[in-house]
Amino acid sequence: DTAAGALMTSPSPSPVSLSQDELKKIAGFKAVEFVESGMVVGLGTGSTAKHAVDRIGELLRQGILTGIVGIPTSKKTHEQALSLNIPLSDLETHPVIDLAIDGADEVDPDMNLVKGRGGSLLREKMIECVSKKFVVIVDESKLVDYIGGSGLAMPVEIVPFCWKFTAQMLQSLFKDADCVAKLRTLPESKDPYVTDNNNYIIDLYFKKSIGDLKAAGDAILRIPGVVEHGMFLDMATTLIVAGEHGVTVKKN
Ligand code: ABF
Repeated sequence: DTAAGALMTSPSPSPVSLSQDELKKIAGFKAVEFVESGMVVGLGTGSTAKHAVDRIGELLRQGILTGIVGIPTSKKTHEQALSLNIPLSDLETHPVIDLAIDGADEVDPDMNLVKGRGGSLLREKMIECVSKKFVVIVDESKLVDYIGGSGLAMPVEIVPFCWKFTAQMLQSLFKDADCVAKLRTLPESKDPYVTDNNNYIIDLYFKKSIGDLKAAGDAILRIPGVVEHGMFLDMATTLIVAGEHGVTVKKN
């Protein structure tokens, strides 16, 4: 095991420039090195986590891993895992998870995360907050100096009832950060994007820092109509970053 906060870097396997998807695959495969036979494993969602789930399926098929139980964080990952014959269960049967592997949209220097641009933040948070180890896998484009620093959205899952009211409450909450709250819609029809839990997503865009993340998260959760927000604070235990210069593993 690496000492707290220590970094391990392995050199890039190839001098040629790697695509973003190849970097995601390297991070995903590296994370699966932490999976041991007999573990209950939280299976993440998104294009990076997909590689990890594929790898778990492959190692099960080869008999290198045995006795794995997967807990999928979305309907999409559930389908993927079924297609790979990964034995599946749920939080009610397995309320404690040995290890979860998932991607992220932003990672700050303290390993706080923004997740949910893929729309699965609620199930991800439910599963990853009961995971003894939570391995986050990203390519280096996800690293930010501060949460919100990418200029991309921080998602909040809300109930559809009177969604404009809830969006307005969220925008007002962060008026000092010049927040704009937008309902996530489908690109084709402009209908609301509907989550696996039949909720909507409000994407919050900030022009300035939102300050104390814990206080911000707590304030979001106090707004009636909010189900969950996409900040995953103090949850990641291991961060795997794949970049042009190799893979870095950082432990909290
Ligand atoms: C999930 O997938 C989400 O929490 C996050 O929004 C997204 C990251 O996607 P990708 O790996 O495709 O960049 O983990």
